Amino acid sequence: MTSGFKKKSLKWSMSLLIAFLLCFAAGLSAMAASDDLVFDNYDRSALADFASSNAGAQWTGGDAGKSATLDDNALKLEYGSKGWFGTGGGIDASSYKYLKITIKGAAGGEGADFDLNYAVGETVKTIGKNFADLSGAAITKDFQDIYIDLAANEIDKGIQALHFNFLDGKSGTIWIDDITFTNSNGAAEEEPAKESAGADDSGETDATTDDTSSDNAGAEANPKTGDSMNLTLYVTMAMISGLAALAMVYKVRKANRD
Ligand SMILES: [Ca+2]
Repeated sequence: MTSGFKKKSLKWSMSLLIAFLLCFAAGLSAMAASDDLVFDNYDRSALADFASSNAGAQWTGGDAGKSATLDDNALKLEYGSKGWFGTGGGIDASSYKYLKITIKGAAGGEGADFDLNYAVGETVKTIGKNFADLSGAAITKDFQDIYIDLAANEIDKGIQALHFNFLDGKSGTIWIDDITFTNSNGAAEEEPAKESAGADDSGETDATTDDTSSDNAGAEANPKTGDSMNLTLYVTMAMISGLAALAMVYKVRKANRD
């Protein structure tokens, strides 16, 4: 029967379309996931075991003044006086705008205790600013993503290594959960969420301007995710609904056949 055939081919077209959309969504998701360049995430049990963590870094060095260890998938740097910690690898960061460092400190404010220098090949370059002045954001006792604008700080695009140089007479402890090169500074997406989450009924217009803004600009919530995470969420939702649609089509076809 022709009408039956038409129905059948329509269902087949729908299935094909949905399958195509699923493939597209999966591809998009993979692209979003690989967009950033992970320099090091310290997701391993031995500092020098780079192969297990998918990191761009391939060596570490220095004494950090006291010690450099791994602590719960983060790099823990204890510094007691002068000291340094360096890490590098054969990376190409030339297409990225920001260096994102997910960092916290034992006391907060550790960004004034060290400089962040870098190397292009074997040549170490001095930026001449302490860590806090590279971004304007202060290290706090909670992990936060701190974004360093590479161009604004005149950091060479050929950057292949980072050096944390601890200043004479300073002591403290910092943890670095992740170092990534990225093109998104995570700012645009977070603002609305922060406003609505922090707003309450009493005087929401004036009360929020003063107390937390300067130090904690990026400290609230956990801005680890950024837009690629949102994209992944949407894609996952699309894939789930696509699968549900496929299951429905299959059911209908089966019911028609029986
Ligand atoms: Ca980590």
